Amino acid sequence: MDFENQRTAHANGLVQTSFGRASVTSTGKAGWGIPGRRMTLVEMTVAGGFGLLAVAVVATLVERARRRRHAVPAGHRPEIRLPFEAPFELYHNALSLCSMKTRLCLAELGIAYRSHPVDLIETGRYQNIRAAFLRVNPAGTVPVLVHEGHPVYESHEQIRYAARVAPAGAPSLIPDDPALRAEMERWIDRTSLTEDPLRHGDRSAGNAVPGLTVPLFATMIERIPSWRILEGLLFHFDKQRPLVFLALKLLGIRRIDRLGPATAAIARSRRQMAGHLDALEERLEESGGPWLLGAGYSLADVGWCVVLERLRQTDSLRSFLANGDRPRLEAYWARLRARPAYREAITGHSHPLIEYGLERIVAAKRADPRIRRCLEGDSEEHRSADRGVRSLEAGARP
Ligand SMILES: N[C@@H](CCC(=O)N[C@@H](CS)C(=O)NCC(=O)O)C(=O)O
Repeated sequence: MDFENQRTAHANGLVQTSFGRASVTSTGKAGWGIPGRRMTLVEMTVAGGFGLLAVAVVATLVERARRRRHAVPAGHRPEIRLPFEAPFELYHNALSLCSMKTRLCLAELGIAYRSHPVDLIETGRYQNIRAAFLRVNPAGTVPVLVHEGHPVYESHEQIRYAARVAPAGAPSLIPDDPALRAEMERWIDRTSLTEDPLRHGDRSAGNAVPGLTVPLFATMIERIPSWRILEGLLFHFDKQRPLVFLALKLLGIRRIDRLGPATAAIARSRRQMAGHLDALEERLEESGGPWLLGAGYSLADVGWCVVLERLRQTDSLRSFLANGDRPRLEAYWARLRARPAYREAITGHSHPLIEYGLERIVAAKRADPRIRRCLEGDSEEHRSADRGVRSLEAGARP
């Protein structure tokens, strides 16, 4: 029912209207709510369509209001109380880089926690933007560590916090020496994902990770029905993310080179990551290993382990290690993977779509040199990648 039409009907002397009933006058003039004739099937369909549309619009607006998000300050928030059953609880996702980091840290510290897996679209659905999760983290991101009912936001803060409050007997992941502690802090920052990855991949390896994950997103999303992305288009706070997933879903890994912004992001992130890995190689030489700070494993190694794991999951590590260019990094990666915490926190939480996605990336690169160039660059450096890293891959299999 349209207010303007009602007014016109009155002005024409065609009398009274009735909400919910449409009719046509005996003079044959059409008018909503004017008695005289029943609606035709077409009119009923149109009216029904508009009715449904109105209901859908209202429902969407109500749902958007329920899902309102806002940024949260990083760190421990003692003033917030969430329901809890165990001293430590973790809301996390199998693929998420930041979730892997906090899981790994908790495993290294031997801290048991109640696990709350939260899906992101790449692992199945947009659980992170639903009202229930937004009550845990109004920012809509994982991971969230909850200690005695109080949340700790942002993974780099979670690992610092967990290392500080770990029960007696847990290994210390923070060195006593102030100089080493400062060094560790620098590396935590350099592996954190804290800024816009499209603009600041040069500042940290963590920021360079999402660009390099694009091919994995493209293959994992193959298995997710398109209508699930719709939820993101309607309710995600950053519309760019579901739009990227939709584009990747439509094009697929085999045509990823046609998606200009994605290929540009991959190339840029690859260059940036190469710079961070060179810095890591230098640091390992300086410290003398086996760990970033020397003899003691620390939070800095936790940060690097998950970045390197993501490079494994996207099949990009082989190109970074081609030609034996970064021998210390290669040995360091082998040591990181040999730790029981890696098995517990990473392999033990793998998702079938991650290994599926990795296989599809490898197959797409083998099948089409254009895709290989798009994902790995066009340089000589990758020639011997398969040869150079085959031994590494064999070692990576748990
Ligand atoms: N700086 C945050 C970043 C958190 C973040 O962006 N998490 C990603 C997964 S790694 C996420 O939840 N994304 C939600 C989405 O893509 O919809 C942290 O370190 O915890």
